[in-house]
Amino acid sequence: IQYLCPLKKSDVLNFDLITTDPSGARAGVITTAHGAIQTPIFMPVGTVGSVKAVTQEQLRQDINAQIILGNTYHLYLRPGMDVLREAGGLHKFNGWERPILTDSGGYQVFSLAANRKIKEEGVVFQSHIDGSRHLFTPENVMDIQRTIGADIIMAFDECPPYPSEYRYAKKSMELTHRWLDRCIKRLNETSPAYGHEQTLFPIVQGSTYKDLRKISAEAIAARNCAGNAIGGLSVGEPEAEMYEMCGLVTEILPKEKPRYLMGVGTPWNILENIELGIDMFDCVMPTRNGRNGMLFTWNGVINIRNKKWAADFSPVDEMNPCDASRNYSKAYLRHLFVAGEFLGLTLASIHNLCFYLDLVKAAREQILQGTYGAWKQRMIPQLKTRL
Ligand code: PRF
Repeated sequence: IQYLCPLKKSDVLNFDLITTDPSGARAGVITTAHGAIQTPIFMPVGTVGSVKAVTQEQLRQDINAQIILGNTYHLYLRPGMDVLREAGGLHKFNGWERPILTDSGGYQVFSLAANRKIKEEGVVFQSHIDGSRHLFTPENVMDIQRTIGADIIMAFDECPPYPSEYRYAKKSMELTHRWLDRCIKRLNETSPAYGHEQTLFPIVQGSTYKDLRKISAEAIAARNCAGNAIGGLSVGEPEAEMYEMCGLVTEILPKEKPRYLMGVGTPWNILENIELGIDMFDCVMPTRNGRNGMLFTWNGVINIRNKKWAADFSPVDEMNPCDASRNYSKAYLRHLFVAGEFLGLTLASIHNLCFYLDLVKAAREQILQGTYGAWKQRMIPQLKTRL
């Protein structure tokens, strides 16, 4: 280990682990400069600083999102760092006053950029917007995240594809660890741009190899950051493998710090991983699949475009605590989708996000009562039902 995270106390967020349920699921509170987050939590994805099709007011009032995500890659390309600096950071720019987390761009560079070349120094890539060439390094990605001003910022990592050969996965993990030391060093040499604290979460990698996952979890834990993340999962591997890797890593990561499983997942993935000791999740699924007409409910999954809903005038989901779910019918929402109306995208996105937030809230209540394990077992078959 070259560098410990962080050297400055002002960069640390607080995590109170309230309780651990007999099943292993945890309930806690994360405190940031922009307010508190009750865990376990789901974080809506706002790639370019906007959760697609949803207003900030709807996020606050209807969905009650406690924290949203932004992406370094997208915000760096558009609107660019000059605008974000002049705005005074993303919170001021998009009017979201609660906590924000930014992903480092590592994952997006690998999945989006047209051409990319990974070197020790960093990644050279071509923008998916105009083909222009750019270089991301651990150092400039930390500087970019300082300028965006998120409360939680992610280390620059490489997420290897699934499947990856052992040799490649090992080399990639080692590179991620070296990049982490450079991220920590850079953060310790710089200060937050807008005064409020910014906390680095390092990322465990290691593909689907148990020994690599253990090595990576130990390396990440040893850096002593205030929170930790698990990457490289939910990239096409069987679900059983994701759970196995996640369980192995959470046994090693420190209990007293929040754990974030990146890019996961379905409602049942979230419940299973909560039991494995995960506190934070993000995924494009509620918004992206919502815009395609897939709705998640406590009773199962609906494809709202299906003809069977054409004359079903019952609410989209009366169990969901938001207006979009209770005061619009399935038939009407189907009509909006079939007619290609923008309102359909908004209502489906609000419904799904509201459901995901309700899911983790219900999980938290069960954890606080110590009844999480049996509850989860009952819920999963219900959530997976195709309606
Ligand atoms: N790394 C980063 N972001 C991510 C991932 C990762 O491995 C994933 C993988 N599921 C989603 N988002 N930096």
